[in-house]
Amino acid sequence: MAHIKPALVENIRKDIENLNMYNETPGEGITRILFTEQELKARKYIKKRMREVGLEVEEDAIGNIYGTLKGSNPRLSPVWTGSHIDTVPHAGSFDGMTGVVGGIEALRVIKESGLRHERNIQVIVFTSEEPTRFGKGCLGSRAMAGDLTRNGTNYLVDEDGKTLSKVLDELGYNNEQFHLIKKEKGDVYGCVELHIEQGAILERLGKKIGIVTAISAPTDLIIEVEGTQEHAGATPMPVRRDAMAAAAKIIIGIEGMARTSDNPSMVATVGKLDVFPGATNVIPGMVRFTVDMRSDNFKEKEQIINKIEVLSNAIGDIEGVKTSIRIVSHEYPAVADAHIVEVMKGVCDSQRKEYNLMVSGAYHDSMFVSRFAPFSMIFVPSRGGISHHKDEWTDYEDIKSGVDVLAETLLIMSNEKENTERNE
Ligand code: HGY
Ligand code: MN
Ligand code: MN
Repeated sequence: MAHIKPALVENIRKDIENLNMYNETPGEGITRILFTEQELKARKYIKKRMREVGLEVEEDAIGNIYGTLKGSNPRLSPVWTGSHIDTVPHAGSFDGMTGVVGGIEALRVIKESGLRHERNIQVIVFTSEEPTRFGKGCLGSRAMAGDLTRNGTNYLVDEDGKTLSKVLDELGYNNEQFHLIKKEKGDVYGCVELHIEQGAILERLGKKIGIVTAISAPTDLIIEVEGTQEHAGATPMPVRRDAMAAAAKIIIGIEGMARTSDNPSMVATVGKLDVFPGATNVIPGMVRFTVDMRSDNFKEKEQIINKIEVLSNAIGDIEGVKTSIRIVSHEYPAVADAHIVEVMKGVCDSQRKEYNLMVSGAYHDSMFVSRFAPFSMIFVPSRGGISHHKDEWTDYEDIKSGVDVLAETLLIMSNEKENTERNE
């Protein structure tokens, strides 16, 4: 086939650096939280770049941004790529940005190569992939999958007590159109997301391309431990109902459950913990902490939740505290589409790039897209496997190489007639 022009490293580097100028913590990593001033400016920048590349730009009622490269047969269902531009606090420069900037560059080279493609090709900026502001991730793709309704946005509350619903209203999003966000099977022909690996497997193997075969899914819990707030000096040990001591025993138990699992994709993290009243000389009356669990096996996550309930009740009885567990999210693992994986293997072979088939430990918007469309992902190496950290790094040459695989894959898919061997 006539060749697509190569992606330009310079474009990728410039866009990622410019995008990361919109940052609340310069010098201490990137912090760009959903619908804050910096994130809104970043959105504007991306829309400008999409237009400069010649894409039609639209936005839906939860702020998912769609940059469309028109095909010759726009009635066919489109091919998607894309990722996110919001971050965890003090993040690195590449998590999410790689797939948005890389997607725009892929569409640019397809357009400028003048090669015919039937289907529209769209690069999406998914709203709020990170759970940073509202405690739940993938809000934009979740709404596309029908997992988040307009009413549901009234129950997502940030640390200032503001609901997502209120934030959307204040920004002028039209809640009458919220129902139009939802996608049905068949609305999207297929989706390929470019993302940094966020682990060190590619680096260890000396390979530059990962082809994702499945995504481990998150289960997020909030556990509250209620004891008795008392004087740290005057209260003898035997009569204490110390919420912190009890919480610590539960946390160690949870860590042990994940560590002793024989499933390498089973991981559990307590990343946030609040202590009340939080004074050095007061026995904590209440402790609240988050549990972020991941596995490619949904049943195993169910079993671990049961074990956590049994452990919490037992520790509660022993320590004389009350425990409660709230399930914030409980997602199904996503299996990539065999046909798209085959297409990408063929593209890597033709571009003479060694690849590694792999499961993603991190979740991505593609996990929700998989509910209505076939998907896979392209990983590019993370130096030292570092991510969700200011030292996160991926060579721009490696991103360019991933974009070249992405561009050719999108072009092939955009000229495919029907869904071949889909693993629905
Ligand atoms: O946590 C994750 O896996 C993703 O980076 N939000
Ligand atoms: Mn992330
Ligand atoms: Mn990400």
